[in-house]
Amino acid sequence: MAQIKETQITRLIVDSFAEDFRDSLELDVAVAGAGPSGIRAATVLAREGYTVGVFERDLHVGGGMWGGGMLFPRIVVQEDAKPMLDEVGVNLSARGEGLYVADSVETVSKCAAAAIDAGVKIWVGVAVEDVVIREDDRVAGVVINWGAVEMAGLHVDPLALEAKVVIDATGHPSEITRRVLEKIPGATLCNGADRVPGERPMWAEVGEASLVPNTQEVYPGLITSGMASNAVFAGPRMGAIFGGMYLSGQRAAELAMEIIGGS
Ligand code: 48H
Repeated sequence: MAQIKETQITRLIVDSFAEDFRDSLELDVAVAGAGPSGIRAATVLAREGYTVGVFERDLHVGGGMWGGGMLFPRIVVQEDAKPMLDEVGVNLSARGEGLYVADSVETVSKCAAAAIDAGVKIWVGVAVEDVVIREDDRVAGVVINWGAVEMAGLHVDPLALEAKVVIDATGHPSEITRRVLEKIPGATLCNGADRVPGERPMWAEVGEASLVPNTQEVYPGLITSGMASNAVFAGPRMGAIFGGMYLSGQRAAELAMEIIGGS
């Protein structure tokens, strides 16, 4: 057996990290949040040849999906999102009326594996704390810091990287969109709003139906995806049905491709 030296382990980790991180400094798309919608958007883009980085504050991917509905590790998916889960091999059990049930742990794991296989770089433990702006206040990248630094409340200056498009897939808080409105004087969103109203109370059918139309370029260079879209446009919440999150991620990827053009 080869001799194992501690310094060698350290060197391998640091060098490998640095190589990948350097390759991620100029991205086509930076996605904030590795929940279902962010992972779907990133997968679609990477399959089309775009360079994509997903930055996730937590130490794991999956966002709000792991816990299924009230910690019962199951999710519901409707017919129009089924092909996206079939494609990555998630087992769906038909329960009539166009609804399917899946294991939430299986769904998170297989979707994340598909993203990685497509070439998405997922950076866990990294929070997006701000955006980079350029002429006309266009969003042109993300400002990142360790999630642990943020949690500890330490004053540590961040690093930044460029992206042609940023996707706000931060879920209910829609953090990136809120940050843009807070920090750019006079900024308004594509609907003229100068604040994020947040989501409305639960109405599953309308909440699901509004996710795709609410997935928009809300500010030049910034697209919302998933629950962030309903928070920005005051769509209702929907509980543990997840088809709309995948459809919204798909739409966010299509919008990003329209903005960027050919890869
Ligand atoms: C880096 C960040 C930051 C940041 C947050 O909440 P998510 O699962 O988001 P979606 O939109 O893909 O899915 C929403 C779904 O999970 C859900 O909440 C549903 C269906 N709710 C219905 C209801 O009625 O409540 O994932 C967002 C991810 C999380 O992992 C966060 O940790 C992460 O984004 N995140 N990552 N930088 N600033 N903010």
